[in-house]
Amino acid sequence: MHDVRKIDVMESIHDENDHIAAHVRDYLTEKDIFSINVMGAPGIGKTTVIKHIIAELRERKPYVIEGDIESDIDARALRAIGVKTFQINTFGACHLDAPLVHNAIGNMEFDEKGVLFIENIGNLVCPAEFRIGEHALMLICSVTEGSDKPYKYPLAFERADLILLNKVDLTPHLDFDESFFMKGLRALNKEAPVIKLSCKTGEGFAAAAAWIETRAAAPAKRGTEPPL
Ligand SMILES: Nc1nc2c(ncn2[C@@H]2O[C@H](COP(=O)(O)OP(=O)(O)OP(=O)(O)O)[C@@H](O)[C@H]2O)c(=O)[nH]1
Ligand SMILES: [Mg+2]
Repeated sequence: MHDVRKIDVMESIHDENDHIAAHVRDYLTEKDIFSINVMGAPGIGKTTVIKHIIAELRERKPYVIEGDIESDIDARALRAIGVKTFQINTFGACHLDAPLVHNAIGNMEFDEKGVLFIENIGNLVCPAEFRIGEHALMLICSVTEGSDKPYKYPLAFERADLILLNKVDLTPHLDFDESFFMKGLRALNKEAPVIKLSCKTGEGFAAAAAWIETRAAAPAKRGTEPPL
């Protein structure tokens, strides 16, 4: 009996969240803002990757929402390079949700067509369970975290539209098994492109930015997402 009641509550939380997420996405679509939920473990390189992709954007203005449990370190780093950035602090919660993002975009001014990067809390588990108004989910992995992550954290890999494998400059120093990683990943997600990146050499960023700008220019691909 207790189990049944718990499931009902979770369903209603997700329904409410998805409803607000759809509203956020529609609002951003209307403003010609392509929104990206940036997900990945702590320290995987989310902020550094966002900065490098921004440098490669040709047609769209960058906007960022920074999600952190505490601090505005990443937001300050982005503002220092001239990027409009809004900080969300969750003070304990391990993921962003649609109401938080809804509140953030209400405080932002979108004066040109653009790309909105929403850096989620560093975590591979909870963020994958909540839509936040994104048009695309960009999952960042790294050779430093080991090649078994698709097997252990399937939902994030299943849901991703673009998967970035970061820190490949460090591969010679590690035992990352790329074919094992790709096998696990492709068992979950046959479609998402996988792009190798290095923030040290710049490898892969032109391709990542091109994918984003191409997808942003194809509104048909921004349709309603299936339920989780
Ligand atoms: N060698 C190497 N280091 C990298 C690369 N990308 C990021 N780093 C380093 O990894 C560390 C963490 O990078 P961040 O961009 O702060 O990572 P994050 O995922 O935003 O971290 P949180 O917001 O705290 O979850 C920094 O010291 C970066 O310089 C890379 O491609 N190669
Ligand atoms: Mg960060």
